[in-house]
Amino acid sequence: MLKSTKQSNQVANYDAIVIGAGFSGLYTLHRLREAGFSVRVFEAGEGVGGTWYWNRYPGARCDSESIYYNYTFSEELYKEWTWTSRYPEQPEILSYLNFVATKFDLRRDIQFKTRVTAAHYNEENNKWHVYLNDGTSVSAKYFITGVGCLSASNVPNFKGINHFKGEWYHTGHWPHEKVDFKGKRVGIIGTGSTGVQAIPVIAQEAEHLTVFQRTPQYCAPARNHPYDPEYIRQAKENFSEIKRQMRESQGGQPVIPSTKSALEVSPEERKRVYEEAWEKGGLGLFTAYYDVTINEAANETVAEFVRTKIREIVKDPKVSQNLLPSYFYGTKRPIIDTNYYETYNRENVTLVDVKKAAIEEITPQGLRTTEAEYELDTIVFATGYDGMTGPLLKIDIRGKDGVSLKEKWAGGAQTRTYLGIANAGFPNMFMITGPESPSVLSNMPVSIEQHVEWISDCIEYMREHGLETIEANVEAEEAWSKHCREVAESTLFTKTDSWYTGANIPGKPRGFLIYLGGVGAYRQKCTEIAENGYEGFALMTSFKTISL
Ligand code: N01
Repeated sequence: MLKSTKQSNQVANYDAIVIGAGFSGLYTLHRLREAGFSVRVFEAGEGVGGTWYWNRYPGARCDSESIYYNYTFSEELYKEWTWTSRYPEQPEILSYLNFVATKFDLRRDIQFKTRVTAAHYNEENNKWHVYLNDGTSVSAKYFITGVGCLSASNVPNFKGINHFKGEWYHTGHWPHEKVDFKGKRVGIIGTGSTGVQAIPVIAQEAEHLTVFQRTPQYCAPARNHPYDPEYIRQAKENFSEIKRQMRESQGGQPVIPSTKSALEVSPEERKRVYEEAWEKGGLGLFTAYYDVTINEAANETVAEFVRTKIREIVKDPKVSQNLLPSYFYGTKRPIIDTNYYETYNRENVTLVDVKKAAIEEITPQGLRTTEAEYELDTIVFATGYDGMTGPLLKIDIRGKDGVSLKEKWAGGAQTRTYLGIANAGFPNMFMITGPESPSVLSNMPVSIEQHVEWISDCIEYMREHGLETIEANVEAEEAWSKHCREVAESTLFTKTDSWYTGANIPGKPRGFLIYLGGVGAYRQKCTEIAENGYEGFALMTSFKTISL
């Protein structure tokens, strides 16, 4: 159990404590340290990287283009690093983050192999007391979470899992050494972004791969390719413009949004546009027309286009039938793949529909559905995450009056935050890409940088104005949450059960916790709030409270 502050050997006090040494934590450390604050980062892994430290599964790569999936706070850094291909692989992203850590000498303020178990706000001394898994604790005025949105793995509670005689892995906690699939009968559960990346790679090595699919997915080819040095040179030369466009965009990439409806063009023209996007590879189908994710009929045009492609690619009609998705295109993460559908033409791959015949149990020898038993040497769980709130709720975070974040967010069937950055009742705590910010429906580094800069500017403002606490007002929080829900409900996203809505975790309160107004509009809103003296927050000096 937790030690009280008095009992623990409290040795250190900082201006800010940060959890996580991924994209968020690294930049927070750099930015706050440059501004003259003392900062300590705690990281469970043995190295930097966050998501890219843990997700070492075969085929892991990012679906944002490399030249946009990086920091832009330093032009020098942007110009020093050179990506090798269109979609970066996990080892390359991890190398990039290590390069950043070295360049800015970040490791000296990061304590690795240390998990934060609890963080409690103490109203008497206006400090966050942060408890670590080694039994020690530290304190700070500011408590900042950079825990990511997808770091709490979901391993479904299948009966018998502990009796399985083979090896099993969750993709989010992949071993550092290579997992050998040669000559093995492998089963993989899950066909989200992760499963779709891993399946073609594992299939090439395993003796046999059985894919246990609950929901078929819409995928489009990534068409990954090595970068042309001239393309990279131009990107570096146009750094400022690329940065501006990313920051002002909808999704954090320099994509000019379509102003056309999928329904205002002829079927031939639409097909031409979709074919072009398919050939180019990437997420072009998602952005081809502005109403794909808001209008059911427009959505169906893309959905049917992808289904036609699946029927063309997959040779066995029974298998291709089982691969046809039926939910609204794009309302689960649109996936880009390399040979995903093609993999089902391999002799050594079997598709099992676990919606028709549910998984009953993991047996010592493999897995049993309601219809059949499958003998397996290895099981890969590509079953996703308790997203958005999961990583935060794994930590016992308590604000004023000892109220926990868990209690606060469980109160209604909805999580409420102010801007996805702050919580009423939790003074001086900031979340990077927290629930109700654009986060996972944007290019993450862009959203992360925006939050880090907003938070560090805010902390500097506090210092300049001699302020002790900043806390979101309940009314501002309510209004922001309401706005978030209204935007989401005007789309098709809320009509699909997905991890975005919390539907993948049994018993989790449902709620769409991602702000869909776009990163440009969101940035502007956050900036205005700061410029108006942190509107919607209560700011307190040691002498008085100023409510704005
Ligand atoms: O997880 P998911 P993920 N029995 O939740 C199935 C990011 N990401 O790790 O759809 C049987 O999407 C589940 O089925 P269903 C990206 O944001 C990015 O793949 O719930 N099956 C689904 O098929 C992404 O969205 C990149 O019916 C079960 C799968 O497991 C997010 O991470 C790469 C089950 C889980 O899919 C999460 O992706 C990878 C059960 N009990 C990830 N429980 C890139 O940048 C779950 N499933 C490319």
